Amino acid sequence: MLAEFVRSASSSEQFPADGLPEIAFLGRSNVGKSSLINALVGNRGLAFTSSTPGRTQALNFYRIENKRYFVDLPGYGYARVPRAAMEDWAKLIEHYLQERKTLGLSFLILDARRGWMDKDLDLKSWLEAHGHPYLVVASKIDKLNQSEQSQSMKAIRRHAEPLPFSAVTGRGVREIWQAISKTHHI
Ligand SMILES: Nc1nc2c(ncn2[C@@H]2O[C@H](COP(=O)(O)OP(=O)(O)OP(=O)(O)O)[C@@H](O)[C@H]2O)c(=O)[nH]1
Ligand SMILES: [Mg+2]
Repeated sequence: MLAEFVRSASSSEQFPADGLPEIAFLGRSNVGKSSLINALVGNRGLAFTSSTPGRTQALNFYRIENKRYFVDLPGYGYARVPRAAMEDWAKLIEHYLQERKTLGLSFLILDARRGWMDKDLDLKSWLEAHGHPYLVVASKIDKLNQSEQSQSMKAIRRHAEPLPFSAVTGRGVREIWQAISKTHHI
């Protein structure tokens, strides 16, 4: 699959202007947003991943098959980031979500081991209030045994139907692409 890093943007003037539809990858810091992008395009080295939370600090735009962008957003909820920096991020993300006309779909990514945290539920409410279509992904599913997986899925289902995913085993990649292709405006 043709997937190219286009640019890293820390303000809206730097967002691509060619009008291709976009899919945003949202979630807490370290939840696996960049790993999900890499798994979907089949290139482990495309989006920068790290075991140090908070590494993605700008919006990274990847052009996929010259057809759409995947937008890797900075993660939220990492406690060790200074408050001022956190507020800058929140502003940048909110500005992107609110103003971006080409945004067609968002993935809200949860760590399957933790399920919904307050900030995830806030974001979910925000997306709904603003009429933004989104899909929920439960990532790192490989870290749970079978019975933990059922428990986790059940808990997440209280708020939305999750797509289980693992960047390690590749579970969920096909289903997530199917979900993308069913979203007609992207
Ligand atoms: N076992 C397992 N580890 C994963 C999975 N997805 C991501 N990881 C690991 O979790 C860590 C964080 O992954 P990233 O993809 O960098 O997470 P991120 O959400 O982009 O993080 P930030 O950009 O810092 O917000 C890395 O060490 C990954 O290797 C998964 O499905 N299974
Ligand atoms: Mg990242």
